[in-house]
Amino acid sequence: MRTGADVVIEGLQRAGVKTMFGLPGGTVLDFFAKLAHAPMEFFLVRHEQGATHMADGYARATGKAGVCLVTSGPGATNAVTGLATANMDGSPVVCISGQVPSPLIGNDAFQEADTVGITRAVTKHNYLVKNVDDLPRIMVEAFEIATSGKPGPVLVDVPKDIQQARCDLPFPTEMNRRGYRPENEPDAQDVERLARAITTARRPVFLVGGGVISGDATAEFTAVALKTGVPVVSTLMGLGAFPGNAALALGMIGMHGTVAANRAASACDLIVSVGARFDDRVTGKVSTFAPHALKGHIDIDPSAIGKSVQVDLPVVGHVKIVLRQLLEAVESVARPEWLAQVADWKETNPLTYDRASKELLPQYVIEQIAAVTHGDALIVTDVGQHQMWAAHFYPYSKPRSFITSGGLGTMGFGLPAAIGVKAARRDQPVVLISGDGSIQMNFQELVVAVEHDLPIVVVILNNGYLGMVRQWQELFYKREYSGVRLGRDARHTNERISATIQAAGPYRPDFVKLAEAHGAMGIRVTRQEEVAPALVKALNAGLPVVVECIVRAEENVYPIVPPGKALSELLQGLA
Ligand SMILES: Cc1ncc(C[n+]2csc(CCOP(=O)(O)OP(=O)(O)O)c2C)c(N)n1
Ligand SMILES: [Mg+2]
Repeated sequence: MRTGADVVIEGLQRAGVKTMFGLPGGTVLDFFAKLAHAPMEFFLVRHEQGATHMADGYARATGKAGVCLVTSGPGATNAVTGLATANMDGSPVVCISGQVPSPLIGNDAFQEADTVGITRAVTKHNYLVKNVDDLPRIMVEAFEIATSGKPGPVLVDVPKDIQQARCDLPFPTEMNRRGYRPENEPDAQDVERLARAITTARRPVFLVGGGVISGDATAEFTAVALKTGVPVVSTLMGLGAFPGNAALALGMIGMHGTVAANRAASACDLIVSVGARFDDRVTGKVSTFAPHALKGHIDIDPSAIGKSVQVDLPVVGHVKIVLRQLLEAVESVARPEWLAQVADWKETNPLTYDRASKELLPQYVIEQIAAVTHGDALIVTDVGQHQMWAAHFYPYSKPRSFITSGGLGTMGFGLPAAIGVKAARRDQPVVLISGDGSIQMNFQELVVAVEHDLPIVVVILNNGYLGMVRQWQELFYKREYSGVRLGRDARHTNERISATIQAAGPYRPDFVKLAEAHGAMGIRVTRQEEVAPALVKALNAGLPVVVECIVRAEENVYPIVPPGKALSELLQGLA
Protein backbone atom coordinates (compact mmCIF):
# COMPACT_ATOMS: atom_id res chain seq x y z
CA MET A 1 0.00 0.00 0.00
CA ARG A 2 1.25 3.49 -0.88
CA THR A 3 0.89 5.78 2.11
CA GLY A 4 1.23 9.48 2.74
CA ALA A 5 4.78 8.87 3.99
CA ASP A 6 5.57 7.12 0.68
CA VAL A 7 4.22 10.12 -1.20
CA VAL A 8 6.49 12.50 0.72
CA ILE A 9 9.59 10.39 0.10
CA GLU A 10 8.61 9.95 -3.56
CA GLY A 11 8.01 13.68 -3.83
CA LEU A 12 11.50 14.37 -2.48
CA GLN A 13 13.03 11.93 -4.94
CA ARG A 14 11.12 13.45 -7.84
CA ALA A 15 12.50 16.82 -6.80
CA GLY A 16 16.01 15.35 -7.03
CA VAL A 17 16.72 15.43 -3.31
CA LYS A 18 19.76 13.36 -2.36
CA THR A 19 20.64 14.94 0.96
CA MET A 20 18.48 15.58 4.01
CA PHE A 21 19.07 17.00 7.44
CA GLY A 22 16.93 16.29 10.46
CA LEU A 23 16.11 14.58 13.70
CA PRO A 24 13.28 12.12 14.42
CA GLY A 25 10.46 11.99 16.94
CA GLY A 26 7.12 10.32 17.50
CA THR A 27 5.22 12.06 14.73
CA VAL A 28 7.77 11.43 11.96
CA LEU A 29 8.50 7.77 12.52
CA ASP A 30 6.58 6.81 9.40
CA PHE A 31 8.90 9.03 7.33
CA PHE A 32 11.97 7.61 8.97
CA ALA A 33 10.81 4.05 8.32
CA LYS A 34 10.65 4.88 4.59
CA LEU A 35 13.85 6.89 4.66
CA ALA A 36 15.76 3.78 5.72
CA HIS A 37 15.20 2.41 2.20
CA ALA A 38 15.48 5.65 0.21
CA PRO A 39 18.63 6.48 -1.77
CA MET A 40 19.37 9.62 0.21
CA GLU A 41 22.10 10.63 2.59
CA PHE A 42 20.55 11.57 5.91
CA PHE A 43 22.41 13.84 8.31
CA LEU A 44 21.31 13.28 11.87
CA VAL A 45 21.70 16.66 13.56
CA ARG A 46 21.88 17.33 17.29
CA HIS A 47 19.45 20.26 17.32
CA GLU A 48 16.78 21.05 14.74
CA GLN A 49 18.07 24.59 14.30
CA GLY A 50 21.19 22.90 12.95
CA ALA A 51 19.11 20.99 10.39
CA THR A 52 17.51 24.15 9.06
CA HIS A 53 20.84 25.99 8.71
CA MET A 54 22.42 22.95 7.06
CA ALA A 55 19.58 22.79 4.56
CA ASP A 56 19.96 26.56 4.08
CA GLY A 57 23.73 26.30 3.55
CA TYR A 58 23.19 23.50 1.07
CA ALA A 59 20.65 25.64 -0.78
CA ARG A 60 22.87 28.75 -0.85
CA ALA A 61 25.82 26.75 -2.15
CA THR A 62 23.85 25.07 -4.94
CA GLY A 63 20.71 27.06 -5.72
CA LYS A 64 18.75 23.84 -5.25
CA ALA A 65 16.29 23.37 -2.42
CA GLY A 66 17.80 22.19 0.86
CA VAL A 67 15.57 19.83 2.80
CA CYS A 68 15.09 19.25 6.51
CA LEU A 69 12.85 16.91 8.43
CA VAL A 70 11.72 17.57 11.99
CA THR A 71 9.19 16.22 14.43
CA SER A 72 6.18 18.06 15.83
CA GLY A 73 6.12 20.44 18.81
CA PRO A 74 9.66 21.19 20.03
CA GLY A 75 11.21 19.84 16.84
CA ALA A 76 9.25 22.32 14.78
CA THR A 77 9.73 25.24 17.17
CA ASN A 78 13.48 24.57 17.17
CA ALA A 79 13.37 24.96 13.40
CA VAL A 80 11.82 28.45 13.51
CA THR A 81 15.06 30.48 13.67
CA GLY A 82 16.47 28.60 10.68
CA LEU A 83 13.32 29.16 8.66
CA ALA A 84 13.34 32.86 9.52
CA THR A 85 17.00 33.07 8.53
CA ALA A 86 16.30 31.44 5.15
CA ASN A 87 13.25 33.63 4.66
CA MET A 88 15.09 36.89 5.19
CA ASP A 89 17.84 35.93 2.73
CA GLY A 90 15.59 34.31 0.11
CA SER A 91 17.03 30.82 0.44
CA PRO A 92 15.04 27.83 -0.88
CA VAL A 93 14.51 25.47 2.05
CA VAL A 94 11.81 22.82 2.23
CA CYS A 95 11.00 21.72 5.76
CA ILE A 96 8.86 18.66 6.35
CA SER A 97 7.46 18.52 9.87
CA GLY A 98 5.45 15.87 11.63
CA GLN A 99 2.22 16.83 13.33
CA VAL A 100 0.07 15.07 15.89
CA PRO A 101 -2.77 12.97 14.41
CA SER A 102 -5.51 15.13 12.86
CA PRO A 103 -8.22 14.26 15.43
CA LEU A 104 -5.94 15.48 18.23
CA ILE A 105 -5.08 18.85 16.67
CA GLY A 106 -6.24 21.61 18.99
CA ASN A 107 -6.36 19.33 22.03
CA ASP A 108 -2.98 20.33 23.45
CA ALA A 109 -1.89 16.84 22.49
CA PHE A 110 1.56 15.61 23.49
CA GLN A 111 4.15 17.49 21.41
CA GLU A 112 1.54 19.53 19.65
CA ALA A 113 2.36 23.03 18.47
CA ASP A 114 0.50 25.13 15.93
CA THR A 115 3.37 24.84 13.49
CA VAL A 116 1.72 26.53 10.54
CA GLY A 117 0.58 29.34 12.82
CA ILE A 118 4.03 29.79 14.32
CA THR A 119 5.90 29.62 11.01
CA ARG A 120 3.48 31.63 8.86
CA ALA A 121 5.42 34.85 9.25
CA VAL A 122 8.83 33.26 8.68
CA THR A 123 8.14 31.12 5.61
CA LYS A 124 7.35 32.01 2.04
CA HIS A 125 4.49 29.56 2.27
CA ASN A 126 3.35 26.74 4.52
CA TYR A 127 0.85 23.90 4.49
CA LEU A 128 -0.99 21.80 7.03
CA VAL A 129 -1.96 18.69 5.08
CA LYS A 130 -5.57 17.83 5.88
CA ASN A 131 -6.24 15.23 3.22
CA VAL A 132 -3.73 12.68 1.99
CA ASP A 133 -4.92 13.17 -1.57
CA ASP A 134 -3.58 16.73 -1.43
CA LEU A 135 -0.07 15.48 -0.71
CA PRO A 136 1.19 14.75 -4.24
CA ARG A 137 0.18 18.23 -5.33
CA ILE A 138 1.58 19.88 -2.19
CA MET A 139 4.94 18.16 -2.60
CA VAL A 140 5.23 19.48 -6.16
CA GLU A 141 4.13 22.95 -5.11
CA ALA A 142 6.46 23.09 -2.12
CA PHE A 143 9.56 22.72 -4.29
CA GLU A 144 8.22 24.96 -7.01
CA ILE A 145 7.37 27.75 -4.59
CA ALA A 146 10.65 27.41 -2.66
CA THR A 147 12.81 27.71 -5.77
CA SER A 148 10.86 30.06 -8.09
CA GLY A 149 10.29 33.80 -7.93
CA LYS A 150 12.13 35.14 -4.91
CA PRO A 151 13.24 31.84 -3.36
CA GLY A 152 12.32 31.10 0.23
CA PRO A 153 11.46 28.45 2.78
CA VAL A 154 8.32 26.34 2.52
CA LEU A 155 7.07 24.18 5.38
CA VAL A 156 4.85 21.13 4.94
CA ASP A 157 3.25 19.97 8.19
CA VAL A 158 1.98 16.39 7.91
CA PRO A 159 -0.16 14.87 10.69
CA LYS A 160 0.71 11.33 11.62
CA ASP A 161 -2.58 9.81 10.42
CA ILE A 162 -2.04 11.44 7.01
CA GLN A 163 1.40 9.83 6.80
CA GLN A 164 -0.24 6.46 7.40
CA ALA A 165 -3.28 6.96 5.16
CA ARG A 166 -3.53 5.32 1.77
CA CYS A 167 -2.95 7.51 -1.29
CA ASP A 168 -3.31 6.34 -4.88
CA LEU A 169 -3.22 9.70 -6.62
CA PRO A 170 -0.39 10.33 -9.07
CA PHE A 171 1.84 13.40 -8.90
CA PRO A 172 0.63 16.29 -11.03
CA THR A 173 2.93 16.91 -13.96
CA GLU A 174 2.97 20.64 -13.49
CA MET A 175 2.00 23.17 -10.95
CA ASN A 176 -1.22 25.02 -11.48
CA ARG A 177 -1.89 27.24 -8.55
CA ARG A 178 -3.97 30.33 -8.89
CA GLY A 179 -2.50 33.31 -7.12
CA TYR A 180 1.12 32.19 -7.43
CA ARG A 181 2.72 33.19 -10.68
CA PRO A 182 6.13 34.82 -10.37
CA GLU A 183 6.42 37.63 -12.88
CA ASN A 184 9.58 36.60 -14.68
CA GLU A 185 9.05 38.65 -17.86
CA PRO A 186 9.55 42.35 -17.27
CA ASP A 187 7.49 45.06 -18.87
CA ALA A 188 9.44 46.11 -21.97
CA GLN A 189 8.74 49.80 -21.38
CA ASP A 190 10.08 49.61 -17.84
CA VAL A 191 13.32 48.11 -19.12
CA GLU A 192 13.52 50.72 -21.86
CA ARG A 193 12.97 53.57 -19.40
CA LEU A 194 15.65 52.24 -17.03
CA ALA A 195 18.10 51.77 -19.90
CA ARG A 196 17.59 55.36 -20.98
CA ALA A 197 18.12 56.62 -17.44
CA ILE A 198 21.39 54.66 -17.20
CA THR A 199 22.58 55.98 -20.54
CA THR A 200 21.81 59.61 -19.70
CA ALA A 201 22.99 59.56 -16.07
CA ARG A 202 26.19 61.44 -15.34
CA ARG A 203 27.02 59.81 -12.02
CA PRO A 204 25.31 56.40 -12.01
CA VAL A 205 25.90 53.54 -9.58
CA PHE A 206 24.74 49.94 -9.56
CA LEU A 207 23.78 48.45 -6.20
CA VAL A 208 24.15 44.70 -6.53
CA GLY A 209 22.43 42.36 -4.08
CA GLY A 210 21.89 38.73 -3.26
CA GLY A 211 19.15 38.41 -5.86
CA VAL A 212 21.79 38.44 -8.60
CA ILE A 213 23.42 35.42 -6.99
CA SER A 214 20.24 33.50 -6.23
CA GLY A 215 18.98 34.37 -9.72
CA ASP A 216 22.19 32.95 -11.25
CA ALA A 217 22.66 36.22 -13.11
CA THR A 218 26.22 37.19 -12.22
CA ALA A 219 27.49 36.84 -15.79
CA GLU A 220 24.63 39.00 -17.09
CA PHE A 221 25.22 41.59 -14.37
CA THR A 222 28.94 41.75 -15.05
CA ALA A 223 28.26 42.21 -18.76
CA VAL A 224 25.89 45.12 -18.11
CA ALA A 225 28.28 46.78 -15.65
CA LEU A 226 31.21 46.48 -18.03
CA LYS A 227 29.27 47.64 -21.07
CA THR A 228 27.84 50.69 -19.32
CA GLY A 229 31.01 51.43 -17.34
CA VAL A 230 28.91 52.06 -14.24
CA PRO A 231 30.62 51.65 -10.82
CA VAL A 232 29.27 48.86 -8.63
CA VAL A 233 28.57 48.91 -4.92
CA SER A 234 27.48 45.71 -3.22
CA THR A 235 25.34 44.67 -0.30
CA LEU A 236 26.67 42.05 2.11
CA MET A 237 24.56 39.44 0.33
CA GLY A 238 25.77 40.63 -3.07
CA LEU A 239 29.46 39.93 -2.40
CA GLY A 240 30.65 37.53 -5.08
CA ALA A 241 28.12 38.73 -7.65
CA PHE A 242 30.70 41.03 -9.25
CA PRO A 243 34.46 40.45 -9.15
CA GLY A 244 35.74 42.30 -6.08
CA ASN A 245 39.02 43.12 -7.81
CA ALA A 246 37.40 44.77 -10.86
CA ALA A 247 38.21 48.43 -11.38
CA LEU A 248 34.51 49.33 -11.20
CA ALA A 249 34.00 47.48 -7.88
CA LEU A 250 33.74 49.89 -4.96
CA GLY A 251 33.03 47.23 -2.35
CA MET A 252 30.32 47.00 0.23
CA ILE A 253 27.90 49.82 0.95
CA GLY A 254 26.05 50.61 4.18
CA MET A 255 26.77 50.49 7.88
CA HIS A 256 30.15 48.80 7.41
CA GLY A 257 30.58 49.84 3.82
CA THR A 258 33.69 51.29 2.26
CA VAL A 259 34.28 55.02 2.04
CA ALA A 260 34.16 54.79 -1.76
CA ALA A 261 30.85 52.90 -1.87
CA ASN A 262 29.14 55.16 0.64
CA ARG A 263 30.48 58.37 -0.95
CA ALA A 264 29.42 57.15 -4.38
CA ALA A 265 25.91 56.41 -3.14
CA SER A 266 25.71 59.83 -1.52
CA ALA A 267 26.91 61.67 -4.64
CA CYS A 268 25.36 59.69 -7.48
CA ASP A 269 22.53 60.94 -9.68
CA LEU A 270 21.17 57.44 -10.38
CA ILE A 271 21.34 54.32 -8.23
CA VAL A 272 19.98 51.10 -9.66
CA SER A 273 19.40 48.25 -7.25
CA VAL A 274 19.80 44.91 -8.94
CA GLY A 275 18.33 42.25 -6.67
CA ALA A 276 18.83 44.26 -3.47
CA ARG A 277 15.97 45.48 -1.31
CA PHE A 278 17.30 48.74 0.20
CA ASP A 279 17.65 47.17 3.64
CA ASP A 280 18.19 49.67 6.46
CA ARG A 281 21.74 48.39 7.00
CA VAL A 282 22.35 49.47 3.38
CA THR A 283 20.59 52.83 3.32
CA GLY A 284 21.47 54.28 6.72
CA LYS A 285 18.95 57.02 7.56
CA VAL A 286 16.48 56.50 4.74
CA SER A 287 15.59 60.15 4.20
CA THR A 288 19.25 60.91 3.49
CA PHE A 289 19.97 57.91 1.27
CA ALA A 290 21.33 58.79 -2.18
CA PRO A 291 19.76 62.24 -1.85
CA HIS A 292 20.56 63.43 -5.36
CA ALA A 293 19.67 60.24 -7.17
CA LEU A 294 16.89 58.76 -9.19
CA LYS A 295 16.28 55.27 -7.87
CA GLY A 296 15.94 52.25 -10.10
CA HIS A 297 15.04 48.84 -8.73
CA ILE A 298 15.09 45.47 -10.46
CA ASP A 299 13.40 42.80 -8.35
CA ILE A 300 11.40 39.61 -8.90
CA ASP A 301 9.34 40.48 -5.83
CA PRO A 302 6.92 43.34 -6.58
CA SER A 303 6.31 43.84 -2.85
CA ALA A 304 10.01 44.70 -2.36
CA ILE A 305 9.71 47.74 -4.58
CA GLY A 306 9.04 51.00 -2.80
CA LYS A 307 9.09 49.27 0.58
CA SER A 308 11.73 51.45 2.19
CA VAL A 309 12.80 53.98 -0.44
CA GLN A 310 10.73 55.69 -3.09
CA VAL A 311 11.56 54.09 -6.45
CA ASP A 312 11.41 56.09 -9.69
CA LEU A 313 12.29 53.35 -12.14
CA PRO A 314 10.91 49.96 -11.07
CA VAL A 315 11.37 46.81 -13.12
CA VAL A 316 9.64 43.68 -11.88
CA GLY A 317 11.01 40.50 -13.37
CA HIS A 318 13.56 37.74 -13.14
CA VAL A 319 16.90 39.45 -12.80
CA LYS A 320 18.53 37.25 -15.43
CA ILE A 321 15.88 38.06 -18.02
CA VAL A 322 15.84 41.76 -17.13
CA LEU A 323 19.62 42.06 -17.36
CA ARG A 324 19.70 40.31 -20.74
CA GLN A 325 17.22 42.81 -22.09
CA LEU A 326 18.99 45.68 -20.41
CA LEU A 327 22.29 44.66 -21.98
CA GLU A 328 20.74 45.13 -25.41
CA ALA A 329 19.13 48.43 -24.51
CA VAL A 330 21.98 50.27 -22.76
CA GLU A 331 24.77 52.19 -24.40
CA SER A 332 28.42 52.61 -23.52
CA VAL A 333 28.98 56.09 -22.21
CA ALA A 334 32.29 57.65 -21.21
CA ARG A 335 32.13 59.39 -17.82
CA PRO A 336 35.76 60.21 -17.16
CA GLU A 337 35.14 62.69 -14.35
CA TRP A 338 32.84 60.42 -12.37
CA LEU A 339 35.12 57.42 -12.78
CA ALA A 340 38.14 59.46 -11.75
CA GLN A 341 36.25 60.66 -8.69
CA VAL A 342 35.23 57.18 -7.50
CA ALA A 343 38.70 55.81 -8.30
CA ASP A 344 40.18 58.53 -6.12
CA TRP A 345 37.83 57.74 -3.21
CA LYS A 346 38.72 54.10 -3.57
CA GLU A 347 42.46 54.67 -3.75
CA THR A 348 42.70 57.10 -0.87
CA ASN A 349 40.44 55.11 1.48
CA PRO A 350 41.28 51.43 1.23
CA LEU A 351 40.00 49.08 3.92
CA THR A 352 42.86 48.75 6.32
CA TYR A 353 43.88 48.12 9.91
CA ASP A 354 46.81 48.45 12.24
CA ARG A 355 49.19 46.49 10.00
CA ALA A 356 52.25 47.52 11.99
CA SER A 357 50.94 45.85 15.14
CA LYS A 358 52.80 42.87 16.55
CA GLU A 359 49.56 41.64 18.11
CA LEU A 360 47.40 39.04 16.40
CA LEU A 361 44.64 41.02 14.73
CA PRO A 362 41.47 39.47 13.34
CA GLN A 363 41.83 41.18 9.96
CA TYR A 364 45.28 39.65 9.59
CA VAL A 365 43.84 36.20 10.17
CA ILE A 366 41.33 36.72 7.36
CA GLU A 367 44.05 37.93 5.01
CA GLN A 368 46.01 34.78 5.82
CA ILE A 369 42.95 32.62 5.08
CA ALA A 370 42.75 34.39 1.72
CA ALA A 371 46.45 33.85 1.02
CA VAL A 372 46.48 30.19 1.99
CA THR A 373 43.30 29.36 0.01
CA HIS A 374 44.28 31.67 -2.92
CA GLY A 375 40.94 33.43 -2.47
CA ASP A 376 39.26 30.32 -3.77
CA ALA A 377 37.55 28.78 -0.74
CA LEU A 378 33.87 28.84 0.08
CA ILE A 379 33.67 31.16 3.06
CA VAL A 380 30.85 30.81 5.59
CA THR A 381 30.46 33.15 8.54
CA ASP A 382 28.59 33.67 11.75
CA VAL A 383 27.37 37.06 12.89
CA GLY A 384 29.35 39.84 14.48
CA GLN A 385 32.60 41.69 13.90
CA HIS A 386 34.25 38.62 12.40
CA GLN A 387 31.48 38.56 9.77
CA MET A 388 32.25 42.12 8.72
CA TRP A 389 36.01 41.47 8.64
CA ALA A 390 35.29 38.39 6.54
CA ALA A 391 33.32 40.64 4.19
CA HIS A 392 36.13 43.22 4.09
CA PHE A 393 39.33 41.23 3.89
CA TYR A 394 38.58 38.18 1.75
CA PRO A 395 38.41 38.77 -2.01
CA TYR A 396 35.17 37.29 -3.35
CA SER A 397 35.19 36.79 -7.07
CA LYS A 398 32.62 34.04 -7.56
CA PRO A 399 28.93 33.75 -6.72
CA ARG A 400 27.96 31.43 -3.85
CA SER A 401 31.45 31.74 -2.37
CA PHE A 402 30.41 33.93 0.59
CA ILE A 403 27.64 32.45 2.70
CA THR A 404 26.36 34.48 5.59
CA SER A 405 23.19 35.34 7.45
CA GLY A 406 22.48 38.85 6.19
CA GLY A 407 18.86 39.74 6.84
CA LEU A 408 18.25 38.06 10.18
CA GLY A 409 21.86 38.14 11.39
CA THR A 410 21.60 34.79 13.10
CA MET A 411 24.45 33.90 15.45
CA GLY A 412 24.84 30.12 15.31
CA PHE A 413 24.17 29.98 11.56
CA GLY A 414 27.78 29.41 10.62
CA LEU A 415 28.75 25.92 11.73
CA PRO A 416 25.65 24.08 10.52
CA ALA A 417 25.56 26.17 7.33
CA ALA A 418 29.21 25.27 6.65
CA ILE A 419 28.30 21.60 7.05
CA GLY A 420 25.47 22.00 4.54
CA VAL A 421 27.80 23.82 2.14
CA LYS A 422 30.46 21.12 2.41
CA ALA A 423 27.85 18.36 1.99
CA ALA A 424 26.90 19.99 -1.31
CA ARG A 425 30.42 20.90 -2.48
CA ARG A 426 32.76 18.22 -1.18
CA ASP A 427 35.33 19.13 -3.82
CA GLN A 428 35.79 22.65 -2.44
CA PRO A 429 37.62 23.89 0.65
CA VAL A 430 35.06 25.30 3.09
CA VAL A 431 36.22 27.70 5.78
CA LEU A 432 33.91 28.94 8.51
CA ILE A 433 34.88 32.26 10.05
CA SER A 434 33.14 32.45 13.41
CA GLY A 435 33.32 34.28 16.71
CA ASP A 436 33.70 32.94 20.20
CA GLY A 437 30.09 33.90 20.91
CA SER A 438 28.44 32.63 17.74
CA ILE A 439 30.24 29.30 17.63
CA GLN A 440 28.84 28.35 21.01
CA MET A 441 25.29 28.63 19.75
CA ASN A 442 25.47 25.47 17.64
CA PHE A 443 28.82 23.88 18.49
CA GLN A 444 27.09 20.52 19.00
CA GLU A 445 26.78 20.12 15.22
CA LEU A 446 30.54 19.69 14.82
CA VAL A 447 30.08 16.00 15.48
CA VAL A 448 27.92 15.80 12.34
CA ALA A 449 30.86 17.02 10.26
CA VAL A 450 33.08 14.42 11.91
CA GLU A 451 30.64 11.55 11.35
CA HIS A 452 30.03 12.43 7.71
CA ASP A 453 33.69 13.02 6.87
CA LEU A 454 33.23 16.67 6.04
CA PRO A 455 36.66 18.25 6.61
CA ILE A 456 35.61 21.83 7.16
CA VAL A 457 37.95 24.38 8.74
CA VAL A 458 36.39 26.32 11.60
CA VAL A 459 38.30 29.50 12.38
CA ILE A 460 37.21 31.06 15.67
CA LEU A 461 38.28 34.68 16.06
CA ASN A 462 38.32 34.65 19.83
CA ASN A 463 38.23 38.20 21.15
CA GLY A 464 36.69 37.22 24.47
CA TYR A 465 33.65 39.32 23.71
CA LEU A 466 30.34 39.50 21.97
CA GLY A 467 32.50 41.85 20.00
CA MET A 468 30.03 43.66 17.80
CA VAL A 469 27.84 44.48 20.78
CA ARG A 470 30.91 45.55 22.76
CA GLN A 471 31.85 47.86 19.87
CA TRP A 472 28.43 49.51 20.02
CA GLN A 473 28.71 49.89 23.78
CA GLU A 474 32.15 51.43 23.31
CA LEU A 475 31.14 53.86 20.56
CA PHE A 476 27.51 54.65 21.33
CA TYR A 477 27.02 53.83 25.04
CA LYS A 478 30.07 55.55 26.54
CA ARG A 479 31.98 52.31 26.85
CA GLU A 480 29.66 50.99 29.54
CA TYR A 481 30.30 47.33 28.98
CA SER A 482 27.58 45.04 30.16
CA GLY A 483 26.72 41.49 29.21
CA VAL A 484 29.41 41.24 26.56
CA ARG A 485 32.44 39.64 28.20
CA LEU A 486 32.83 35.97 27.30
CA GLY A 487 34.91 33.27 28.84
CA ARG A 488 36.15 35.11 31.85
CA ASP A 489 34.26 36.55 34.78
CA ALA A 490 31.28 38.16 33.10
CA ARG A 491 30.68 40.42 36.10
CA HIS A 492 33.76 42.51 35.45
CA THR A 493 32.88 46.10 34.94
CA ASN A 494 34.72 48.10 32.37
CA GLU A 495 37.26 49.69 34.73
CA ARG A 496 38.18 46.38 36.23
CA ILE A 497 38.50 44.45 32.98
CA SER A 498 42.06 45.15 31.98
CA ALA A 499 43.34 44.77 35.52
CA THR A 500 41.57 41.50 36.12
CA ILE A 501 41.77 39.76 32.76
CA GLN A 502 45.03 38.00 33.49
CA ALA A 503 43.98 37.15 37.00
CA ALA A 504 40.64 35.81 35.91
CA GLY A 505 42.05 32.55 34.66
CA PRO A 506 41.81 30.79 31.34
CA TYR A 507 39.11 31.26 28.76
CA ARG A 508 36.22 28.87 29.06
CA PRO A 509 35.25 26.77 27.24
CA ASP A 510 38.56 25.43 25.99
CA PHE A 511 37.77 25.29 22.25
CA VAL A 512 40.67 22.96 21.49
CA LYS A 513 39.46 20.40 23.99
CA LEU A 514 35.90 20.92 22.83
CA ALA A 515 36.95 20.20 19.24
CA GLU A 516 38.77 17.09 20.35
CA ALA A 517 35.81 15.93 22.41
CA HIS A 518 33.77 16.01 19.20
CA GLY A 519 36.35 13.95 17.29
CA ALA A 520 37.77 16.94 15.41
CA MET A 521 41.25 18.45 15.58
CA GLY A 522 41.86 21.58 17.60
CA ILE A 523 44.67 24.12 17.13
CA ARG A 524 45.18 27.28 19.16
CA VAL A 525 47.01 30.20 17.63
CA THR A 526 48.18 33.24 19.53
CA ARG A 527 50.84 34.80 17.29
CA GLN A 528 50.93 36.08 13.73
CA GLU A 529 53.54 33.66 12.46
CA GLU A 530 51.51 30.68 13.65
CA VAL A 531 48.45 31.52 11.57
CA ALA A 532 49.43 30.40 8.07
CA PRO A 533 51.01 27.09 9.17
CA ALA A 534 47.95 26.28 11.29
CA LEU A 535 45.63 27.01 8.37
CA VAL A 536 47.68 24.87 5.99
CA LYS A 537 47.65 22.04 8.48
CA ALA A 538 43.89 22.42 8.96
CA LEU A 539 43.15 22.49 5.23
CA ASN A 540 45.14 19.31 4.70
CA ALA A 541 44.06 17.43 7.81
CA GLY A 542 41.31 15.40 6.16
CA LEU A 543 39.02 15.90 9.14
CA PRO A 544 37.20 18.87 10.64
CA VAL A 545 39.59 21.24 12.37
CA VAL A 546 38.92 24.09 14.76
CA VAL A 547 41.56 26.82 14.57
CA GLU A 548 41.10 29.10 17.54
CA CYS A 549 42.83 32.45 17.06
CA ILE A 550 43.26 34.54 20.19
CA VAL A 551 42.95 38.01 18.71
CA ARG A 552 43.11 41.53 20.10
CA ALA A 553 40.07 41.92 22.34
CA GLU A 554 39.00 45.49 21.65
CA GLU A 555 39.52 45.79 17.92
CA ASN A 556 36.75 47.61 16.06
CA VAL A 557 35.17 47.27 12.63
CA TYR A 558 35.71 50.39 10.55
CA PRO A 559 34.29 52.19 8.74
CA ILE A 560 31.02 52.35 10.64
CA VAL A 561 27.97 54.49 9.99
CA PRO A 562 26.41 55.13 13.40
CA PRO A 563 22.87 53.78 13.64
CA GLY A 564 20.29 56.28 12.38
CA LYS A 565 22.92 58.39 10.61
CA ALA A 566 23.44 59.12 6.93
CA LEU A 567 25.98 57.12 4.93
CA SER A 568 27.98 60.31 4.50
CA GLU A 569 28.50 60.44 8.29
CA LEU A 570 30.60 57.30 8.48
CA LEU A 571 33.35 57.03 11.06
CA GLN A 572 36.67 55.83 9.78
CA GLY A 573 38.28 55.00 13.10
CA LEU A 574 42.00 55.11 13.56
CA ALA A 575 42.87 52.76 10.75
C1 LIG B 1 20.93 34.71 17.95
C2 LIG B 1 21.49 36.08 18.13
N1 LIG B 1 21.49 36.65 19.35
C3 LIG B 1 22.00 37.90 19.52
C4 LIG B 1 22.50 38.60 18.46
C5 LIG B 1 23.06 40.01 18.64
N2 LIG B 1 24.48 40.04 18.29
C6 LIG B 1 24.95 40.48 17.10
S1 LIG B 1 26.60 40.33 16.95
C7 LIG B 1 26.75 39.71 18.49
C8 LIG B 1 28.09 39.34 19.05
C9 LIG B 1 28.68 38.16 18.37
O1 LIG B 1 29.80 37.72 19.11
P1 LIG B 1 30.90 36.81 18.45
O2 LIG B 1 30.25 35.65 17.78
O3 LIG B 1 31.94 36.50 19.46
O4 LIG B 1 31.46 37.71 17.28
P2 LIG B 1 32.40 39.02 17.36
O5 LIG B 1 31.49 40.18 17.17
O6 LIG B 1 33.06 39.03 18.68
O7 LIG B 1 33.33 38.85 16.22
C10 LIG B 1 25.50 39.63 19.12
C11 LIG B 1 25.27 39.15 20.49
C12 LIG B 1 22.45 37.96 17.20
N3 LIG B 1 22.89 38.55 16.09
N4 LIG B 1 21.96 36.70 17.06
MG1 LIG C 1 33.73 37.44 19.93
